[in-house]
Amino acid sequence: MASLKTESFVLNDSLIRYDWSLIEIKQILQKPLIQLLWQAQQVHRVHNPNYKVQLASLLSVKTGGCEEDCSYCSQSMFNSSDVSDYTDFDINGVLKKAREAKEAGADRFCMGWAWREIRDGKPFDSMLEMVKGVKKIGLEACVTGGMLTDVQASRLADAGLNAYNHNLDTSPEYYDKIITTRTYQDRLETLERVRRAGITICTGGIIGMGESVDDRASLLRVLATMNPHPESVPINALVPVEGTPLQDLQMVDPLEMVRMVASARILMPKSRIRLSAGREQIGKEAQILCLLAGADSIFYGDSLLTTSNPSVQADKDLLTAAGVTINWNE
Ligand code: SAM
Ligand code: DTB
Ligand code: SF4
Repeated sequence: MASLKTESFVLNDSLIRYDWSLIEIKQILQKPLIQLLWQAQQVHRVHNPNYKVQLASLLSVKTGGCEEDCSYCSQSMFNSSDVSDYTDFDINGVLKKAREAKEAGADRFCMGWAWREIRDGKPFDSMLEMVKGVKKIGLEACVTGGMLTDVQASRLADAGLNAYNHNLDTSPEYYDKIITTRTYQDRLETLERVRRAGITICTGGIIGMGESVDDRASLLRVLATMNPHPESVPINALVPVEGTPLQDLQMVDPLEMVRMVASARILMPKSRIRLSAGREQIGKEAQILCLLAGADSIFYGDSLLTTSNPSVQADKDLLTAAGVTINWNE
């Protein structure tokens, strides 16, 4: 009879590490799947014994026309995807969406701006009001709007912003195959500014853009050697969008998402691992494996920024089927 070697595994806070090597991470990513899942589950159970899942809603406040050349993105000026149907939201429009999200059960509201960087002036003043309004509704507020200055970061902190999303997207080595208009170092500096202002950081990446296992390990190494670890780590599967240079790529094997989530959970035991873009495409069973492997948040709502997401009802069914506890407005 075949038997599986299990690893005895004890976890306490003193074992949270910030010195992971590339080789160690690659070994984790490439473990036999059953062993990888077992290890990830043990870590997950210690930190999230009830398998609670946070529901985060996403709204594109300002869509399209972005000056960066991110080759996966429908919103880049360099790409020909059609996002002309979207209109920008004003403060009242955003707060209406936030109230709806709260009523539907979300407890975090993420607002996106297709900007290379935040500029001062009316749109930034409105962003600050949106953050204040979202907080008043009783939701965590998250913003993603590109690079920012120290002063802008501290004004966002003063407005009550909980988190700023700025993804590293891929490894430092593969990065220039995907984006050329800003550097990896720019991204790291933006994250440092966010941290200095006392805002939590949400940063992760995308798999399925033609990168190697080494690249995935290298991205995870950058994240897992940050001290403290990012509070939130979104793991996206590329959604190939028509009009982008990556439009013809095949969807990544769903089990690769499971491996990425499980590895992120093992490396960053206390971070929120967000199962992000690509959920619709990887299907119900792979999503449940991701939840087992350590994902403790999903984007909840019928759309992401410009692409679709599983419907609210489909997600209610999924979470009920999985038997996980929803973090209903705690
Ligand atoms: N302009 C801001 C920025 O880049 O930080 C905010 C918005 S941007 C759309 C947020 C993240 O969504 C990107 O960094 C990327 O990781 C992810 N993303 C964008 N398009 C995607 C796609 N087609 N498939 C998967 N993830 C995608
Ligand atoms: C993240 O990592 N994924 C979300 C959120 N952070 C902002 C966005 C996914 C966008 C997917 C493509 C789109 O809808 O345009
Ligand atoms: Fe602009 Fe962000 Fe899209 Fe890149 S990912 S093109 S920075 S909106």
